[in-house]
Amino acid sequence: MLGQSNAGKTSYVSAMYATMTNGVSGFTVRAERSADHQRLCRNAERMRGGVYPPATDQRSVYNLQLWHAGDRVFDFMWRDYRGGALVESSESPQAMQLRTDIANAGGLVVMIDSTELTGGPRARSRVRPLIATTIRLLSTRENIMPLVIALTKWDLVRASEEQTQQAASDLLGDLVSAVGDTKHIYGTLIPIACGAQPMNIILPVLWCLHIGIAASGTLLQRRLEFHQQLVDAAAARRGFWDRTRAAWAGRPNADQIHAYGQQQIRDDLLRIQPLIVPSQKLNSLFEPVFKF
Ligand SMILES: Nc1nc2c(ncn2[C@@H]2O[C@H](COP(=O)(O)OP(=O)(O)O)[C@@H](O)[C@H]2O)c(=O)[nH]1
Ligand SMILES: [Mg+2]
Repeated sequence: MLGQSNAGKTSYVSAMYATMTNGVSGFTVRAERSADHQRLCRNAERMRGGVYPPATDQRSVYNLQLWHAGDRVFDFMWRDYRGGALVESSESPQAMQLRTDIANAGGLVVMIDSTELTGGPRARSRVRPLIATTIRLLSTRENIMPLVIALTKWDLVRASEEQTQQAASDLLGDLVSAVGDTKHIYGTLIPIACGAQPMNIILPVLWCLHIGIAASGTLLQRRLEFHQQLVDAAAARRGFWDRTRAAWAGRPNADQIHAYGQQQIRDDLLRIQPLIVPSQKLNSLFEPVFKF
């Protein structure tokens, strides 16, 4: 998660966490540390009463677990990056950590303060370097990556919604076309609000999940095809002569390879199956969302 200070990162992670602990489409999120769980829930509880987390709440790394219907699907780390530090110096430890993370992360959420989009040239000049940094970072990424541009504090720009949308599309034009040119970055633009009347809180994290599930489904599918070929080839070679030659050469015979391949296929299917229904459920959530 990347954003200038004051963009709404701590507020968002708190609101997202509190919603996801209650579960969405069978998915739940849990913090590894109970102190994190308590802090995030307390922040969210206060925000429902209109009180935002104090700016001193600088905690920035959360170890979280994703569960689905009683299965721990995967563990992930939610890291909060202050955009300012990154734009100012690319040699800071945080900037170096970010470059490493971008290569491996399961997703990137960029938080942009909506009130700055229409706030005149001065405010917009705070947003521009962040967008340029995002473009630069993404250009080094090679495998599938979900990207969320979250327009935060949408409750504050309701009165000028169209103007803000226009400003967002002007500012984000280069990013949208750079991402549109790639096959592996899946971008989406989501207005969000925390506070007493939350809006779209679950969508950023679910977008990352949705693309992540699709990517691991594709990978598993490939493994499955590979093992099917292995089984077919072994089936064609099975027999007395194969067993004898394999015994002489000290290598596995076709019967053994066949059994191994079939076991792998059973394992692959067991891993794919639980992902299918949740992935379809997530798909429909994103129909109305702008994707690029
Ligand atoms: N109205 C409104 N204000 C928000 C929202 N999210 C954050 N803020 C305000 O922005 C300030 C900074 O938010 P914070 O989450 O601490 O930003 P961070 O520095 O990026 O972690 C908060 O104290 C709130 O005043 C939102 O959804 N709506
Ligand atoms: Mg913060």
